Amino acid sequence: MSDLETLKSDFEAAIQAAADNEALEAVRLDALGKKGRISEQLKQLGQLPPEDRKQAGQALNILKDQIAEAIAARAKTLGAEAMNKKLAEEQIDISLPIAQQAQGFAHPLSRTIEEITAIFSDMGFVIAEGPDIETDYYNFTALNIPPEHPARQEHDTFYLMPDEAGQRPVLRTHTSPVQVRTMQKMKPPIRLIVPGRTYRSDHDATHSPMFHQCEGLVIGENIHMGHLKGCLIDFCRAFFGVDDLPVRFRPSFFPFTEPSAEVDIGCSRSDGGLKIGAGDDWLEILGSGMVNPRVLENCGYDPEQVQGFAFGMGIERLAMLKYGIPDLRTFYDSDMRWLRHYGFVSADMAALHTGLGGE
Ligand code: 2NM
Repeated sequence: MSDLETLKSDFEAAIQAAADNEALEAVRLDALGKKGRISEQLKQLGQLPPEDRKQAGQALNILKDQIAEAIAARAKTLGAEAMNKKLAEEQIDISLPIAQQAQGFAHPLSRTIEEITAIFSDMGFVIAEGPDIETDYYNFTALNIPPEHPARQEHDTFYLMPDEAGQRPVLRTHTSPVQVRTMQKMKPPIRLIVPGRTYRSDHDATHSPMFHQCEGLVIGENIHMGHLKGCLIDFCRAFFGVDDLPVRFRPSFFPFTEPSAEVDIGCSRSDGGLKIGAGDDWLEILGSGMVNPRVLENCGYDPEQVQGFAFGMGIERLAMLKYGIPDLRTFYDSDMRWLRHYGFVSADMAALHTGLGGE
């Protein structure tokens, strides 16, 4: 039996010396594997005299269990050591700069549209949309724009190829055709705004062939100039965030409104800079007027029964004024450096919809 004692202490030493799972597995194979030394001894039991067999068999089985136990214990220790080592080595260095993450920004035009629609939503307006490609009728005729009007000329309006009936579709030059379409479909009272793309054949530092407008329309019984003025004064003050912003209505002309008024806000100009909300200078920001009775008739309304006011503003222009963006052309360059500078993070955009001023 001293043979077995030697075997046992050999294996126990080897198990303790095994530095990793691989070494431990080698010891296990050496002891308990099919051709392992304990297994070999078990196979040789048959050659012992019958009277010795039982005791030798028991002793070998006990050794086998002891070795298996010792291996399991060593495996557990090795596992714990490996985990501790890993934990010690893998400490997170919180002083390291994080990997650069792509951050999205809302375009200042999107931001401005959201601001405008949020203000008018609070006043009970709904948003309407319509096609960018219009008929001559909806873009001009229904709006009382005569055939000889300069806006209809080739150099202002983008005309498409004529259709089978010889009609040339146009890229809408304003969003007003949406108002016409809505009036033809719906009965007053109507209170809507129409933000969207518009197109004019014009390209320089302050004009882009595609730009954005937001127009508005209110139709109802006894709607008058006082409603127009109150609504637009409130809008200007909310948009620029100046409670006592001076607002001036200056007589103007549009074929689709009568009377018509341009809306100016108070500002001051000093050495190239522009300050909104104070001073003795004026800045034009909106066009407006009482909807021309002819337009009301074209839309199926009786001008003796209902009246309305309408207005329109250029979104790029408002964004440039509010956010100090000097060049219109940069709006469409898709320059990420520009967007990082003038853009808005999503949290700020979301805040707009929790009410003006985040209340
Ligand atoms: C403006 C200025 C004044 C306007 C008029 C209409 C409609 F369809 F009711 F006749 N929509 N928009 C309007 C009036 C637009 O933009 C400078």
